[in-house]
Amino acid sequence: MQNNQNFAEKMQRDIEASGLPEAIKRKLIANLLLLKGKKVNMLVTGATGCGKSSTINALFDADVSKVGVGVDPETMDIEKYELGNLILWDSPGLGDGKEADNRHAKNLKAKLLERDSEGNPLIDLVLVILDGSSRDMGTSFELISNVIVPNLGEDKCRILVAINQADMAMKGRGWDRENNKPEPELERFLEEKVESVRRRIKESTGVDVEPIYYSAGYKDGDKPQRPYNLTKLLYQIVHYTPKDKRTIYANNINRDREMWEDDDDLKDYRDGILDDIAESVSECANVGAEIGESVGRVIGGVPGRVIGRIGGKILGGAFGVVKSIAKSFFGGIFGW
Ligand SMILES: Nc1nc2c(ncn2[C@@H]2O[C@H](COP(=O)(O)OP(=O)(O)O)[C@@H](O)[C@H]2O)c(=O)[nH]1
Ligand SMILES: [Mg+2]
Repeated sequence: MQNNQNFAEKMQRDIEASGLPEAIKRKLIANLLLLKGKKVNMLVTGATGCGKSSTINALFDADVSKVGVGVDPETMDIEKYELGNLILWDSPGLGDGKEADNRHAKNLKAKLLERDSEGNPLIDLVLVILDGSSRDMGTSFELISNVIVPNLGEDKCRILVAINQADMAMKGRGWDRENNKPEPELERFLEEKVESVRRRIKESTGVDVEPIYYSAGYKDGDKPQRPYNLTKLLYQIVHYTPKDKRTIYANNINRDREMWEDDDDLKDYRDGILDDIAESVSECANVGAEIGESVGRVIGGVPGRVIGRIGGKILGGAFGVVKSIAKSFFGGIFGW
């Protein structure tokens, strides 16, 4: 996908043009520069047919069928998509027969244990997709508890679990096609499914996950269907991504406004995404002391303790400015 608008560049221009104090501007821009050099590696896995490709296409407009620039040379089954600084690894889960499953498990394990050049785990986030239309969730639990979780290392927060094909969970019954959302009966069914997935994962691995249900939608067939809860899924992805890597998604999300229209209204996910991204830009290492100090120099003669507080307050202002810049960047996509 062509990034016709670069988030970091816009952010830098707008910060420079803002009324923020020079010291804060310099700090934010230095931080942006750091963020620009980062990459996110996301592993997407789940049984064949659960909707991995559809989900990647809906989220990132990756045109997975064409974008498949390279196959990981060591693991022929894992496909790699490079969208600028966003790198997606698409791997089958279990359920393809014993021999293939062993191979997939081995590949997944190796990918999860891989380290980047700084010695940190290469994979920032694992998205496990479950097929909501399937009654048999056994192989998915096996994948999670025997393959994914044991190889996550210390950081168990790297796993996200999402149940796709919410529209087909009751064989298509209970889906309000006109408004593209579940009717109350299906909604209850899906909520129970989420709860049972959460409980089963907790019981077998001890790990707390917050599964969500969604629909990646489809374009094939006679009647295309828009995604449902895709903004919620993106919010979770951004939220669980390390803070210094969250801005990367801004350049890659699907710019087709229709993708982001239908969500449950449990939370304002768009606003949550902006908050998380603004936090990433405005949160600088050791910000309190350093900004306090430079602002102190600007103001002059204020005792240290008070300077710290002034620093904090001004940073609060920086957060607001950064968030409004992010908001204008996302304006065309999220429709405001
Ligand atoms: N009804 C419905 N079909 C879906 C959804 N997501 C994917 N599909 C369909 O499921 C099939 C398999 O999807 P695909 O993305 O290729 O799965 P993958 O093998 O995991 O990559 C395709 O025909 C998709 O159109 C969904 O949310 N709802
Ligand atoms: Mg696929």
